[in-house]
Amino acid sequence: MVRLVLVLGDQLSPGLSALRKADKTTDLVVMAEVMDEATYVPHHPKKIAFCLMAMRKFAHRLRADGWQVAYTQLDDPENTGSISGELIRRAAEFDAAGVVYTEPGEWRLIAALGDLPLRSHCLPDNRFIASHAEFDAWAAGRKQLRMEYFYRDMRRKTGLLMDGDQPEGGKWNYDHDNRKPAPDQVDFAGPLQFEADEDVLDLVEARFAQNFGTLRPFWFATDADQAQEQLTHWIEGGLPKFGDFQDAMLNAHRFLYHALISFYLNAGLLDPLSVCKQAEAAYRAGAAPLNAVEGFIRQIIGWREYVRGIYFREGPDYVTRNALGHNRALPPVFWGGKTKMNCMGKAVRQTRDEAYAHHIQRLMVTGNFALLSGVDPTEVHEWYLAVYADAYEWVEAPNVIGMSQFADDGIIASKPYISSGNYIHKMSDYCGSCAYRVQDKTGPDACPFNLLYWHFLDRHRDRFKGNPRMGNMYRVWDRMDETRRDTVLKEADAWLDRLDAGEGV
Ligand code: FAD
Ligand code: DLZ
Ligand code: SF4
Repeated sequence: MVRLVLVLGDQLSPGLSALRKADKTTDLVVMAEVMDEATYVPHHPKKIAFCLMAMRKFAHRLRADGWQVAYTQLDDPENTGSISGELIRRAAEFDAAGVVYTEPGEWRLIAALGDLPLRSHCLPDNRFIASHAEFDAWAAGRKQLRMEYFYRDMRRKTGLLMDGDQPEGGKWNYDHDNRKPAPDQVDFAGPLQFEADEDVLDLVEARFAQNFGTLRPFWFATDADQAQEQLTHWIEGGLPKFGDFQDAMLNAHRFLYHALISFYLNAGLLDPLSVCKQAEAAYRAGAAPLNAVEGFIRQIIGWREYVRGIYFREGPDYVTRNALGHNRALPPVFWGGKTKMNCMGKAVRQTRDEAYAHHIQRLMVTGNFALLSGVDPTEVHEWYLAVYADAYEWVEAPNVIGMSQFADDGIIASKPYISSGNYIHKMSDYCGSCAYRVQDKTGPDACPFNLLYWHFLDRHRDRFKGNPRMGNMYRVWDRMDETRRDTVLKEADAWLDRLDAGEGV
């Protein structure tokens, strides 16, 4: 009897556990473009187009490899609209004995597949370096789950950048040499631009025109060969300076030295271990310095694996956590509403155009702004999940709920990632062309980050005053003249009132 093998839109890897388990001579691969997946948040049109183009090409590749594939397109009249519905429909159509699938990356879909009225077999996702059991064993009994220690175990496990049992160069982490302020010039051209499937663009344009985000020009890679081309292009041109300027932001350069491979890694078009080995080979060949290569490998075998471990360990309610009791509605600036803040305007416009912003834009501009102004973290989470083409809950939620919004009460971050305008000024050229003045701490032109930073610390004093990493901040605040403190708080409140009133502040 035929057995169904489900392949989801972010499981486009020939070595996927469900495919490994299956027999191409008897089993039937099921792939389905469905409205449930396209609408559970209002995804950026580029994200939907990327997913559909990559799914169609992957189905084509599977057929060429000898698989039988039952593929449902979004506008097929029989389309039931959900992954479960499509599995049930295909099971009846082919009189299937059951379904085998690889664990999805979101609790929502794990629950839906768990409820299927079919004999089902769920396999672990074999595209990660640490299994759930390994992560849980690492986490068990630890007071603090600091990424750095987990990362060292991943270095030992993979052998990446190891010199026997010691880290290459004698140190585990070379961040001290990274994170320089914005350079005057960027000598890397940015990501390769690939040809799009016009049928998919037309479909997405017709069905999702109201979603936030620009569909054209569409330039993403949509198969494994193209994704590898992008990786090779970046290793040669971007990796050598990746570490130095990892945290920099420039008006005129959206991508700087970033790899732009998260879409491809998360959809399964690139394999994380292979990516890291290629970066390591560049270091061993003398083509990229250790600080850049170590920093890059840490993001992938460290942060990426670590946030996945947290997502699955913390369970489905993680996305509703709100440790700081924040309840402001997400301001319109996040959906392209008017703003006088150049940094916010730039980060949001880039997000609208590219479905991409780099880490520091996500963390220290949009994330910092949402946290300082007290936006409801669930709304922040849903925004990030919708607007970035690399966003699936397993990776997005820990970064947003945990790292960026401190809504998990410090599981991921030992202190909130907050800063005044100073940090943005140091790392970018945004402030020079802003209507606000980063030097002004109060007054009509004061940078809102300067006001909101103290407002945040003041309103959360009880929670953070005992945090040893924040003592200095409170000492500076407490040393400030009382009238000045009063002015800062009043101006911050007035600014937030204008934000709530819908003014383009
Ligand atoms: P590079 O800067 O070139 O880094 C290389 C790779 O390292 C990335 O491709 C990515 O796979 C990995 N990586 C780096 N940092 C992280 C991290 N913190 N967590 C997981 N992987 C990481 N990343 C996503 O893949 N999906 C998300 O939905 C997502 N949401 C984020 C939300 C917030 C608030 C923050 C602060 C970060 C988020 N990140 C997310 C992490 C990071 O911003 C992106 O992985 C990165 O910007 C992708 O661009 P790149 O490929 O050019 O990465
Ligand atoms: C993101 C996405 C979109 C937009 N569309 C589909 C789809 O039509 N079919 C599909 O199988 N997957 C899609 N995906 C990816 C899924 O949402 C993803 O597999 C789950 O969220 C689990 O990570
Ligand atoms: Fe952003 Fe403030 Fe700088 Fe303007 S002055 S770009 S609001 S940090």
